[in-house]
Amino acid sequence: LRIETMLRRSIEKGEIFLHYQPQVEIDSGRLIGVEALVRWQNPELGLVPPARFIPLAEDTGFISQLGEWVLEQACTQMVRWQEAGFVVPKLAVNLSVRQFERGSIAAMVAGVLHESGLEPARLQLEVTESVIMNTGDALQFINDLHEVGVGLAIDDFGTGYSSLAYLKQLPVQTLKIDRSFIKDISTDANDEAIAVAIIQLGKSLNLSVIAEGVETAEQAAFLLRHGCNRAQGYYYSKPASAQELLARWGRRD
Ligand code: G
Ligand code: G
Ligand code: NA
Ligand code: MN
Repeated sequence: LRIETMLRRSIEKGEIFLHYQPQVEIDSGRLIGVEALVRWQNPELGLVPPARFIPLAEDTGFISQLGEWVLEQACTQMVRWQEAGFVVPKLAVNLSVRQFERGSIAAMVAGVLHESGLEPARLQLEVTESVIMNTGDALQFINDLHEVGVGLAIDDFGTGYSSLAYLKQLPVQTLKIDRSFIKDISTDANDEAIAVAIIQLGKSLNLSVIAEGVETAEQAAFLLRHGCNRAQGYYYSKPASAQELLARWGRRD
């Protein structure tokens, strides 16, 4: 219960911040985007992993405030990088299922884009398959977001229960191959088959596919060989602060 109170005060206390993880084009090494990942540094608890506080934020309803704060920070950061001469093509931000239950998600997103000045097309929202399959009006919410002009990615793809027929109806642009399939991609025949199947599915449905959790050159080479030219993972960079990102990726030509 105490951690709940601490979490509720975390934003005003300045304990919440964002890290950004690069998304890279495998063959060129070019930066194609970043994913914003929320962090909570509490004086007593230390660095609390999102896997621990996101579920808590969802259960307590704090997620709607937290989610909006994350989106504002990340969109504003995109504009700041740009002002510093560093154009990050795309920003990916995670949405939780509870944010969909709030109803006016599209209005919130449109408002934040307007305030920050970030073009809608440069924002991509990530939702998991379970959000899509378990949210009553998911199709409506997602169509509303599409009308705002933002992109949509399905996160952790392959771990949930997406109906492929449903996938075809949704205005989704990107599938993110879950990192559990990437880990043993060149040694486990099942993982290899699943990853290749997702890449093929993306091709057939005209969706872009990005692999998560790429940690080695071998994994990247495997993906490229099988037609997936986008990756995110420790091989390229761990999630890092906005300043670190600018320093490492901002002055390359
Ligand atoms: O680095 P990593 O530990 O950041 O992330 C762990 C989990 O937390 C991932 O499943 C990720 O999608 C989730 N997560 C990270 N940032 C956010 C966020 O801003 N909002 C939501 N809803 N989930 C997030
Ligand atoms: O669930 P989601 O995909 O949004 O979560 C991203 C999570 O994956 C974050 O916790 C991030 O720190 C983590 N992550 C990113 N790259 C790698 C990687 O190469 N290996 C591992 N094990 N985790 C990663
Ligand atoms: Na994500
Ligand atoms: Mn993921």
